[in-house]
Amino acid sequence: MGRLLDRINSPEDLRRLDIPGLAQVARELREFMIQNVSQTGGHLAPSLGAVELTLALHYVFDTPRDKIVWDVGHQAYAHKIITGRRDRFHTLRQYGGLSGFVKPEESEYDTFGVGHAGTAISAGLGMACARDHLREDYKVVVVVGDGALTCGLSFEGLNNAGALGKDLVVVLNDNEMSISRNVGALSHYLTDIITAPMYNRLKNDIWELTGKMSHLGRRVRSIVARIDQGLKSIIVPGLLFEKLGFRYIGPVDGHNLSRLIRVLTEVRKFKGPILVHVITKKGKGYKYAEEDAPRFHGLGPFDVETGRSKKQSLVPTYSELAGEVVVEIASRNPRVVGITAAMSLGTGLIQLAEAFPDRFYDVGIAEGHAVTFAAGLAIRGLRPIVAIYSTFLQRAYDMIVHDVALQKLPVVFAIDRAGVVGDDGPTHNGVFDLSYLRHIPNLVVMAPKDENELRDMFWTAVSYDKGPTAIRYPRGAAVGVPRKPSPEILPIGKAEILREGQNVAILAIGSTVYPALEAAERLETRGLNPMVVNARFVKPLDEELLRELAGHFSLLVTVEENALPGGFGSAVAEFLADNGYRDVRLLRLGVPDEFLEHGDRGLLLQLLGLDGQGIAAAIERELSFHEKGSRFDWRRLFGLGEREKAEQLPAHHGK
Ligand SMILES: Cc1ncc(C[n+]2csc(CCOP(=O)(O)OP(=O)(O)O)c2C)c(N)n1
Repeated sequence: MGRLLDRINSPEDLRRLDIPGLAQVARELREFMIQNVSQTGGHLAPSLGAVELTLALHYVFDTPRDKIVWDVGHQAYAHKIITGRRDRFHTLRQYGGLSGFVKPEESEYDTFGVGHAGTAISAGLGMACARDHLREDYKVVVVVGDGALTCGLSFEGLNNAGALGKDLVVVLNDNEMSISRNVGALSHYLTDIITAPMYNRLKNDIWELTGKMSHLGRRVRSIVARIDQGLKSIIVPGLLFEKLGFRYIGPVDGHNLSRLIRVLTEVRKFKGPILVHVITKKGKGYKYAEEDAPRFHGLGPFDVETGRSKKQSLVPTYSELAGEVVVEIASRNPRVVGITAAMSLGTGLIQLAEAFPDRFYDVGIAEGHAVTFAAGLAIRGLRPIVAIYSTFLQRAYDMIVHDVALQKLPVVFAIDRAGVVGDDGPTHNGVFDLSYLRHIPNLVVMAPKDENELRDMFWTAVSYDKGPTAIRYPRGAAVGVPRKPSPEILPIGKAEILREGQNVAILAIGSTVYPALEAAERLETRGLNPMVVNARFVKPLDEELLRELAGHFSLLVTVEENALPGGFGSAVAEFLADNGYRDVRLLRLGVPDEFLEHGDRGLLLQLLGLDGQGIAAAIERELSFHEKGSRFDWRRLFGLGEREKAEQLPAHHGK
């Protein structure tokens, strides 16, 4: 007999099964996910933990008419597989393949696009209100993890939902884990509920007993209901959700299919806001994922038998190096503290947590709070380093402006995963930070070209006391250059000339510096001799150097792993326009004004033309375009014997 899973092409097929049949599908789903994700990489542990919950939700609710709204969407692999995407599941996170998150363009079962945490309650409440406005009839079921519940946004949603009183089911998928162990008072509160089942058992027993007392039952039940409130406040610590206007149901074993189905069937009949507290185990059903849920939260391809990752780079990642230098600085400067918003592993700040546990703060998935918290630390004399991914720091824009920059507080922003992240796709690309930081007064914005400069920049940032600083660096392995023995404090706002040249100057920032050097070498073989500048700073710009370049070069080329609107190239364009350099041509290379699809980071950079070959080709195209337009003949300028006529280089900068 073949797999039962192969016959599940939509939730309709599930609804024909009995509980043993569903349990078999759950087993097959796990096996299928493990095999596939071992090839593609992905968010395995969250999805393994949500298998029974997913089956029960689609079994009980009438999807796609009823709307399941996933938070983050990284736990939804089972959802994808049973909603008609099984045959394409092997393309997960690959260019042109299935997204790693929930995405409405992919399926009618994907009700809301996600990737960032904490959005589901607000979005689900919006849907519930739209339903009522339009007099439609369906259920909205939000699935939110205990980690995502630490987001302020989740609480804003709960607060509003409780007051509006709409029909809304919030399923709290509580595995006591964020990526690492969940943190904060709320997680203690949830643990208390799980570990204090006495109240729930007591309540159920009384309820059943009074239900059996036919004639007196009703009156006794209403008295019990009143006592219940008092009892609860004694035995249940809090009553948080009920006080917020939700009916609280739980805790329910999230791996017990028949129990889940029974509870959800009841819940489906209820009106008003309901919170169902479901307890699951992250990584459920795969030994290695259960044992090491943080690593299996999201990982690259791995060996199923051993659980070991397949790709092991010899060059450390920027995140690991950042963690290393933060510890190095913290060991010399007792005022330095580190802050992460639930990403201690991803940002490398785990190293600080291990070396100086009392100088490390994991504030939960609360990026805005992390920044204002850092402002508070800084204003009272500490030197906080806030390590947050570029995409998640978008959440904290106002806090950077209002709480940090306006007050010139010396907070260091360590902006990880800046640029194209690749497999996680458009929700996770960090291509906007140069644009959303560059216009903030008092902020210094820099990007290192390699591991040595990363270290220099952290030291530079901590030594700078006039205001905040931001260092942005990409995902993945650093360049692999030999390490310098000691760091150097860089002059603020000074670029570095890496290669001298004539007529064309390439100004690159951060991760694009080495590709720019490669482009220059390629162009040399074509008879060109471009200058290459490592800009280092996007704010302040090296205006002195720009003036010289604008006076000597006919073509300036900027290269950045950031959106073109508002980025580094825009800064140079503004400088040229504002200073009357009307004759200097500027070619801006970067990420176009559109959301990028998911896929391998290297492939995407190549498609964007941000690798050495692409940069060289763009410069050649630009020059030949102008040649055809007969405004500029680079062959005449750079070609046979004419080179010596070209202008001399400006003086050295940066060092
Ligand atoms: C705003 C934001 N910050 C950080 C992240 C990174 N992130 C993805 S999942 C996750 C943990 C979520 O925990 P939980 O909601 O409990 O789901 P679980 O993975 O435990 O199933 C984090 C921190 C994110 N997606 N969005």
